Amino acid sequence: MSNESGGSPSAASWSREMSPRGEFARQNSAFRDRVTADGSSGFPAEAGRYHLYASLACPWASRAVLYRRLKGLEDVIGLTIVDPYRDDDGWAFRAGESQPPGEADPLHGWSFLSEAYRATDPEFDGRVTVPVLWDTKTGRIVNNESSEVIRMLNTEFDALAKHPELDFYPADLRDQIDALNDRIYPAINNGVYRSGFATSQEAYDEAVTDLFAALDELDERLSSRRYLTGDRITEADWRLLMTLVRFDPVYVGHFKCNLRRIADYEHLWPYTRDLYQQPGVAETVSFDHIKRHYYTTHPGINPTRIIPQGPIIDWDEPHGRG
Ligand SMILES: N[C@@H](CCC(=O)N[C@@H](CS)C(=O)NCC(=O)O)C(=O)O
Repeated sequence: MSNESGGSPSAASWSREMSPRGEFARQNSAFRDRVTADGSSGFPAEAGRYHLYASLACPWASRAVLYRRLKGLEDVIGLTIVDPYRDDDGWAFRAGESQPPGEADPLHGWSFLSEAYRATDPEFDGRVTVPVLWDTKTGRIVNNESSEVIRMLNTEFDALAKHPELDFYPADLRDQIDALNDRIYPAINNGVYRSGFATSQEAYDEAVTDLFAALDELDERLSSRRYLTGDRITEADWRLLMTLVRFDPVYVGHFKCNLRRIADYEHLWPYTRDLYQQPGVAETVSFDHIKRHYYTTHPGINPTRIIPQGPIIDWDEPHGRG
């Protein structure tokens, strides 16, 4: 199976996520409490109280890293980046070989992220995933589901944020955003994993066909509007971008998503550069972490763990979609 061998808890949970047909069915996130501006959830938004544990390689964790940057919450919510190389012990707080290096845990001196999970629930036996929004006051994980963490960062800390005016889930576009998320998550965000982790030809063919049907659909959609819902960037765009920036560097080769590159798409490719060139975005994307993670952490897919040198991509080429 893809990345886990031997006795680590996540090896067992991995096998729980593979269907008899060889399909990858992702686990649900376990910790789903909420931080709210008024504290009615029991977790009030306070400066310096919450800490984000994340990987720059992970498309889910990168959603939260991006929102923290765009909303201007760097002085409000701490951030620690794990080593992109993950072995049987799971995500680790160590420098490793990446640029920038992985980071030590500044709060507890932990070696592994699994210690945050054990501190929150000693019985936890699922996969230890990023992102994790940690509460320093109660000493536990508040939430480890990126789609919920970004909603909190989008609004709940506005009294403390440098950019409270930015709202990526505006009321008048919510129905469109939700419908786009419902289409893009299974076919594209998770679709690349369904393709890459499939252990049968049938499961792979199904996943990769869904994936490119959805990408073709979006390319058509972007032929008549700058962003997915029109002229405003929303949550749906940022969630899609996390997959698009990893697509040609990793998913085309490593996950066999190779019917087309994003660079081959007339509208999706300049759209991707348009989002990537927005202020603050590029600094949250590390292609070293991205490639190093995927190519060294899945020995079932890349036994040599060799990290390819290519592809060469000009992310700063003018996008022409203004
Ligand atoms: N639904 C979760 C998914 C998080 C997730 O699966 N993260 C991956 C990294 S891309 C992870 O931490 N995997 C750990 C493992 O597979 O052991 C979210 O969106 O936050």
